[in-house]
Amino acid sequence: MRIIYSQVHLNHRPNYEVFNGIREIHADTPQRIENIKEALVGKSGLKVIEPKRFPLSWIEKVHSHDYISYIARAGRHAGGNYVYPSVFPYESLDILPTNEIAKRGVYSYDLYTPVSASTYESARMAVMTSLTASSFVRRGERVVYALTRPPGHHAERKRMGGYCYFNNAAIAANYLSTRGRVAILDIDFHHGNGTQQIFYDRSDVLFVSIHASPKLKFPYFSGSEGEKGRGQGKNYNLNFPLSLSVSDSDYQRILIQACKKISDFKPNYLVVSVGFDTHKDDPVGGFRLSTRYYFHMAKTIHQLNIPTVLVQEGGYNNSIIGDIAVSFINGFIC
Ligand code: SP5
Ligand code: ZN
Repeated sequence: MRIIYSQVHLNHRPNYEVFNGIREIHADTPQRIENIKEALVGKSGLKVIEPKRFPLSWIEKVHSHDYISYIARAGRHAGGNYVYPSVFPYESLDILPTNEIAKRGVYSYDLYTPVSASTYESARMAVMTSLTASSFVRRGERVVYALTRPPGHHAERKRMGGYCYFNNAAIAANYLSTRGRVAILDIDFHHGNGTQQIFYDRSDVLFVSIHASPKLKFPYFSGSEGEKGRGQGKNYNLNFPLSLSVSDSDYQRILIQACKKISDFKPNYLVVSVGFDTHKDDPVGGFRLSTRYYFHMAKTIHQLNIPTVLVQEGGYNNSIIGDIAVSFINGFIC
């Protein structure tokens, strides 16, 4: 299996997020992806390669031009600082024109997703990573793993949030949709609100998400069962909101239901938003899943027998994230 990875993500190092009015160390650390890569590199059957370049128009088909250029421009103004909405420090007013600060509220919906000079380049490279993986799958590879960071599934068409700027999985799915029907399975702990929004009106891309109920966890405003799609897209959006007590066997039951819906759709391609924050020891998310269960989770997805792009989303326990990734990837190669 090919693993697509670029070290450009290392330059994106958000320092803080604000939770309940408290400043905390940001959970999306560069170490997350470094640990996954280190755990997988050198294993037989795996090959790590660099992303290729694709036209920026692939990003513009999913995100508005204003939004994309805002991330680039606000980052340039911010320089080495990480700029937040609402909590923007007065001392920085001289480096960021007031109109840009005002727009920060338009383009962001939380206090978790700061922008600095490195953010645009890292987010763009994450998109190139998911597109490169998709291009291999389009040319006939069975499964490719895009080691994307920053993550993407919370990024809406015009708003960043939940550590996400560009929606890597949605851009990959839209790219593949020019060649056939695409299903997206989102198994991150959090609802993929951005991906849902982007495809809400479409019947050629099915979105299926298993996640903690938005009544309990981020993003709070999206991910309930009643959200089924709109217009042409009606019944092509499917949410499985769960309580926090979900065990391996509970999850497996739901996953089988989700996979049944996907195989009924008869997709040509599958994009999986992969989150390891469903693990019992995750500091941000956390159902009650064990490391060894990820092998069975992956096998179940593999057995759908659909050409598959795996796109990395969350997973925040750096001391076990490598082991989880090994367990998961083994489900596709063993
Ligand atoms: C891609 C992804 O998984 N984004 C998740 C964003 C959710 N952020 C919620 C933040 C919760 C506050 N942090 C708690 C850290 C515990 N010390
Ligand atoms: Zn998550």
